[in-house]
Amino acid sequence: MSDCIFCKIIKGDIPSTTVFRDEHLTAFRDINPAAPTHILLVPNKHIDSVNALTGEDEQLVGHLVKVAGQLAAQEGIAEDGYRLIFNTGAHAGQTVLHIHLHLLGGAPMKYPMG
Ligand code: DGP
Repeated sequence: MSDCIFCKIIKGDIPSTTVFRDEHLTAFRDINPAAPTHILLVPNKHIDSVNALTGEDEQLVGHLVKVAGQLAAQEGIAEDGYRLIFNTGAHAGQTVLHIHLHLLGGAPMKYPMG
């Protein structure tokens, strides 16, 4: 989508600190980190949110989670623990309408969040 900020990052039109990329997804550091490690894993194809996923996307979602685990290990936070979040819709505070998986860790976190 031409006006989507994450599509622009994936295309390279907006700079980001990319930590992983393959044919299915791009992972880059959040511009406004909420934890010492805060990475966003974003499918290269535009999907608005979890609400817009179809059966065809099942493998893609599994891949996002699998790569998130690998990045947690790479970041050195796998042993102590981390959190994976898909904010979906207004009540969850989704601000970018391109589905993304937050990988957060590097310090103890409270649950539930506010
Ligand atoms: P959410 O609230 O779940 O939609 O999270 C969107 C996240 O995207 C938020 O934590 C900030 C991050 N973000 C927004 N714009 C940019 C950007 O231009 N670059 C990067 N790296 N992150 C961004």
